[in-house]
Amino acid sequence: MSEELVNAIADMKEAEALRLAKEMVEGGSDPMEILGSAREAMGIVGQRYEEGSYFLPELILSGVMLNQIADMVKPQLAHAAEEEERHGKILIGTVEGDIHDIGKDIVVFMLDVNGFEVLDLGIDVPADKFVEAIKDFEPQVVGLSGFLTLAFDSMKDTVEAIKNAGLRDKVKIMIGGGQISDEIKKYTGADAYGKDAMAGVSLAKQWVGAK
Ligand code: B12
Repeated sequence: MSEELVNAIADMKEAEALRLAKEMVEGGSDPMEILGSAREAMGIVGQRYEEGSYFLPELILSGVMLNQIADMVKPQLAHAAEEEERHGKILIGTVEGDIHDIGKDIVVFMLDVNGFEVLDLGIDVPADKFVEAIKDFEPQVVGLSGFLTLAFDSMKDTVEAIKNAGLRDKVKIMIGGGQISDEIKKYTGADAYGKDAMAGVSLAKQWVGAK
């Protein structure tokens, strides 16, 4: 981890954070390590927001910084995926009532570079939209993302709606996002919880039988 980069993001020094990230990319640093530093910084921002020393503008700026840094490292990660045969289909979205998509977008990107065909429904996605998309797109795996506590119920409702539509045995469901845990997995009725994008990739590979 680059402590300098973690601190620059956490302290809202946008120009410095982008300069450091650019230097790291150009210097050949591991893209996953750069993303790891950005992620660590988001944790600090969240803590400061909780303690009341940061407010919404800081949350927004941290999101903007993370997106810009993710865009810088994506080309490094993308090489691996070119020319590869697709393993299977994955439907993903941030559940109803929740608009956090930075973490989801990283998951989408990692699934894509690891050879999956991904349909991303975006943010604030109602349960019936997931159901319709399962019928049309016919994925083997559904990924539900959410960062708010209220997302737990939206995830539960979505799993329920998939079940009621008679589609539950056609898909494996994984969930993830800031506050998601194994407990929440049990509560929602999903098949698995993935703590980060790579965990999502491993689950998907396991379920579609890809190496
Ligand atoms: C950035 C941010 C925002 C940005 C979001 C920008 C965007 N485009 O996403 C903005 C400013 C819009 C925002 C708004 C709000 N936010 Co906010 N936000 C955050 C913050 C700081 C970072 C979240 C983030 O992007 N992290 C970075 C990513 C990379 O995180 P990650 O967890 O490492 O991601 C990995 C895993 O989660 C996993 N993953 C994610 N999805 C999935 C899916 C699957 C299938 C799998 C397998 C894995 C997986 O893979 C990811 C990549 O490795 C968090 C604090 C925190 N520490 O989480 C608060 C936080 C989530 N927000 C919070 C709040 C309260 C809000 C608001 C309600 C504030 C307000 N008063 O309006 C609104 C909510 C609006 C809404 N309806 O959704 C609270 C939630 C509290 C709660 N208990 O519900 C938090 C925890 C802050 C806090 N500590 O209080 N927020």
